[in-house]
Amino acid sequence: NFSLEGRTYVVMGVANKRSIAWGIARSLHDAGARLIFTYANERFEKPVRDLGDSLEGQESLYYECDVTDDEAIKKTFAEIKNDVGTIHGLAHCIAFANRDELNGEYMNVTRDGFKLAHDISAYSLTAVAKEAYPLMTEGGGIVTLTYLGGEKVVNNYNVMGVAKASLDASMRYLANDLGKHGIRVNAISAGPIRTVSAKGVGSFNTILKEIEERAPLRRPVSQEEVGDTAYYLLSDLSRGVTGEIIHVDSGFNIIG
Ligand code: 0WD
Repeated sequence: NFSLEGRTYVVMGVANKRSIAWGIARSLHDAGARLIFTYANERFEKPVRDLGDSLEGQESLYYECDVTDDEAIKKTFAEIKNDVGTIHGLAHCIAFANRDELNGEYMNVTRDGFKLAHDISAYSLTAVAKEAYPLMTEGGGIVTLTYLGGEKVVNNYNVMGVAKASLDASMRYLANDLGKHGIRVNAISAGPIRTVSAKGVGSFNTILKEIEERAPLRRPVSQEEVGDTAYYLLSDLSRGVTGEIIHVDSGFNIIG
């Protein structure tokens, strides 16, 4: 039985209806899960609540959580522990880099830009895992979102690619730390999807066109397709899988 009924999952990083996190939320909801949404600041509270409340059935819960702030992360998970007790998993769908550093040569990245991208896009997974795992008293799953630019050079992805490499390695080390608690940690490497964050990456349209021309499936992937893989990774269907990166990218990563 691979239903998620009776289970609770935290979804971090819904900005709007195009967000990959929203695709994941819908897949988990359709499988019967109860959802907890976190948003970066009050600016996102209403849009996130409106989306979450549009899901029929179980009521969702909402918490503010800026992942650059350790105290905010501690407070969020303390509140979640108090309000719901046990959680069964978490989807981390958060990244940020200065827009002007997602263009041109990687080398032009500043020290501050490098730190910021790594802080929000890579360290945040570890910071969140540290506070979330004690709530996974029945075991659980953690999923993060990565991109091919962390494995290979993708023009203009620059410091975000370097941060994704750090995220991928963090995911593996966390998988090793948390396996003994029955918690699995995996990543989904998504193909390009038009979202607010994607708009910040120079030449995004060219990247999409290349997918249509050269990826084995000759089409881009959708938020729903990423969502269904997250469902697989957060359910018992994947109970033997941890420390893994699954590419949901129409197969583009295998093409030389
Ligand atoms: O093509 C794409 N869209 C791909 C995205 C391909 C492969 C991977 N990804 C990754 C992204 O790098 C990111 O890790 O998927 C994840 C989700 O990104 P998304 O769905 O493309 O983007 P978006 O809808 O913009 O959500 C990212 C959210 C932020 O939205 P804003 O508009 O504020 O940038 O990350 C959140 C925020 O909701 N976020 C934060 N959350 C908490 N604390 C913070 C923060 N400090 N900063 C950003």
